[in-house]
Amino acid sequence: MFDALAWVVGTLLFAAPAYEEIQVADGGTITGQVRLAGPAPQRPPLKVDKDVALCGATQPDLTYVVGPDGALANAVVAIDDIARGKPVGKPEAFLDQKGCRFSPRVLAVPKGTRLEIRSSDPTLHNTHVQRAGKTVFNVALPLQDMKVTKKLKEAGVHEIGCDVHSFMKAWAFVSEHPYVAVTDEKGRFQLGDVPPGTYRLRVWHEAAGEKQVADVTVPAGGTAKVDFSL
Ligand SMILES: [Cu+2]
Repeated sequence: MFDALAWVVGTLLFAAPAYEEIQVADGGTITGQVRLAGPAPQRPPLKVDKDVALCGATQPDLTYVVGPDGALANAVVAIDDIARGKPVGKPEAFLDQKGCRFSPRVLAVPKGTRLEIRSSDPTLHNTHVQRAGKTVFNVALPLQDMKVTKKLKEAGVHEIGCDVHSFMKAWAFVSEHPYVAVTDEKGRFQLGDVPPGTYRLRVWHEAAGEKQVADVTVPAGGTAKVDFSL
């Protein structure tokens, strides 16, 4: 019975091919822009009910950061399924808490990333990271300039909040591989060193969700352009 169960679990674990690191020869680049179709949602400011002297009476709602022509910042673009590609290396990322906001709002990083969490504020912040509704870790940063490093071990969308300030919000999109990027204030993204081939791209946004996929063919040493409109 237990042997059978172990076999089933083992089969499931090995069913998903692990990402294989190779030296990419003649890699190509995928670039593009993510836009929001239609007007940017107007969201009222978030009311601050704690540490008003530091945080202000309100904080802007940064769910949608939209620039000219609908350029959508903080969207994540990732290759959906890539079996082999550039080495992951030793990825690091940083998440600050400054002015009662997480910065950056959205991280797009590969599995295994060491995340340094900092607090630039002279107040208690409590970084609470959840994945699929379950706590991954929960760290208190009671002192200004405090740092804590945690590893993001599993792929998936991680929701980040502060237990002290309910209006504080951030996200970490953790991928199985290093082909993941977050859009800048012009809605632009870039994925480099992609082995030539055809891939499916997926775009994710914290509120718009995973609305779109696109197939793209990356030429050897060249650039493929893909735009998304959510
Ligand atoms: Cu806080």
